Amino acid sequence: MNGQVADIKSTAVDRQLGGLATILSLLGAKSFEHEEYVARFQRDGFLYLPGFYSDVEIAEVLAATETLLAAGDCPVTVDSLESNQRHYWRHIRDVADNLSYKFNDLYLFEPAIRELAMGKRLSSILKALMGDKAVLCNSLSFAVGSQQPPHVDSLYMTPQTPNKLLATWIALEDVHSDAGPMSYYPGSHLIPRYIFADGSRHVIDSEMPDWHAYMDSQVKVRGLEQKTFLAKKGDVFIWHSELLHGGSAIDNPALTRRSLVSHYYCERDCRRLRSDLQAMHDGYWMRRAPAGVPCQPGDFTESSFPEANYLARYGDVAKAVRAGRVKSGYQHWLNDGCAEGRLV
Ligand SMILES: O=C(O)CCC(=O)C(=O)O
Repeated sequence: MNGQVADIKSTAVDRQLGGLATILSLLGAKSFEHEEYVARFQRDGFLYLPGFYSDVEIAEVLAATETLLAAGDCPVTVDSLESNQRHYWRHIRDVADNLSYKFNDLYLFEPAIRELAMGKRLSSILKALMGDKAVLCNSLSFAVGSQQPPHVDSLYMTPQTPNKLLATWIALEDVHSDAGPMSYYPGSHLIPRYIFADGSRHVIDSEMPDWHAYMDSQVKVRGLEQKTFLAKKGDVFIWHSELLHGGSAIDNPALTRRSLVSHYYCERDCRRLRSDLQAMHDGYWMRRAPAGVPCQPGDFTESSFPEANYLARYGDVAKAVRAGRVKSGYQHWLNDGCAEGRLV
């Protein structure tokens, strides 16, 4: 376990507090439950909801995911956990091992995934933590630990309004301590933000060594401790955009660690950006083109080309097709888009 401290004590406390909140909510004291959650979230930078989903709910999602990924016209893109290279899953699945990839944005295609990431109970908790309706805007499905170095999500998904970004981690199976559990530093969300040379909070890769040095020194000065999340199937962990977290090292590569990670912006920011919001329970999910992939002309025929995604991603092409200047997105990609390096 590389000397990390497993979060066993706070897990027990959280289970008791979670149980109390659940009993009070069943008695109709929903606002008490939410106030309690908000207070813990503001203090710790995360909220742990043990046993939030049932085995049946998780099994439905796993089955739906399997069906989606096996479909002939599967629209899903994946990123290699080693090289970060992006592919359409259907182009590589015959030769690829699904343990080596992270599956992008399954929420766009599969209602069962949305029902987990933006379900009735979860959406109302996210709304309380966000102080606005939450908008599900991406999802990442992992079959193994990510082994991502410590980071804060606002570096990469910088919200328009500071702090208005949440993330959830949902355990799709029990996590073994050797499977590279998620790790995090309670209280680290209170570390004053690092500002990059261009004045923004958005990552500049060349400055990341300075960012790491700054965060390490803040962790030391504040006496923050690294914890690991030994989740049980159905547990939910919600974290703040500024919580320092990552995936710890996998000590036993034979172990899987199935999980669903989702991110949420707030309604106000998304409306300002004119995102396409689909109402769902106490929040929304964002309809958008999935992550784009660099492709070669031989990768598609006209019928297998993801026309709708290409037009959604490139407004200028959609306009040209509407005006009759180009026959289709596929034709544009063959004539120009591929050479211009446009993603499919
Ligand atoms: O699941 C993990 O190992 C960490 C995921 C994570 O850090 C993220 O998606 O931001």
